Amino acid sequence: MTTDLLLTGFAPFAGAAVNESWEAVRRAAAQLKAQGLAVQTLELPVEFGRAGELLTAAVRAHRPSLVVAVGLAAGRTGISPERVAVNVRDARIPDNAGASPVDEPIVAGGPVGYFSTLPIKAMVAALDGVPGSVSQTAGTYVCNDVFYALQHLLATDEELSGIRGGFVHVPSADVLDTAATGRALARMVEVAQRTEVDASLTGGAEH
Ligand code: PCA
Repeated sequence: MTTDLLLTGFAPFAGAAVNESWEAVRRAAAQLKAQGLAVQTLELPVEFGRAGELLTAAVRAHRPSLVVAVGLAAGRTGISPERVAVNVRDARIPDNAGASPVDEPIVAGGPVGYFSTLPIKAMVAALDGVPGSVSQTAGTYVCNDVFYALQHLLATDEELSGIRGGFVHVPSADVLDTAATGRALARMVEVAQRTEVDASLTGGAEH
């Protein structure tokens, strides 16, 4: 059976009991399966390096047409597809294995960054009133680590050419309840699946 979608979320971290990204992925996957899509899901550990390795193995095993990795951004007020992954690890807090890399590359000698190959503007448009916007940085913690590993894999492994991928951060449940996040995520993923060329919509930011 061919897989249309691979969706990943993260395990809890920083002392929390749940990680809303995994809750949202489970809900979105159930909805997308009910709509007839072949969906695989994977919960990734919050560990530099290892999370990306597990995602890589899953991409190779399933060969989905689309990969959407999802993580929690507790401080954000909406759902945010990420524009770019950067080649750096700089941990503010230790990961779940106790690692705290500072200013280390993810891939030594790799490009500074990779753009998402998901239609991030069209995905924001699909939010349909739920708060959210394009994010210009996925941070320098494990979410960015996984995002960079994914984009590097898809950009460099010819056997995987044509697979599109990217990253979406979701807010905590106090900002948006998990059921609403799951429904919005399902809409975004569905739009990403059928949108090859992104919509040209304003989504920049100045600081
Ligand atoms: N959020 C963290 C890592 C795991 C998660 O869900 C991050 O934004 O890097």
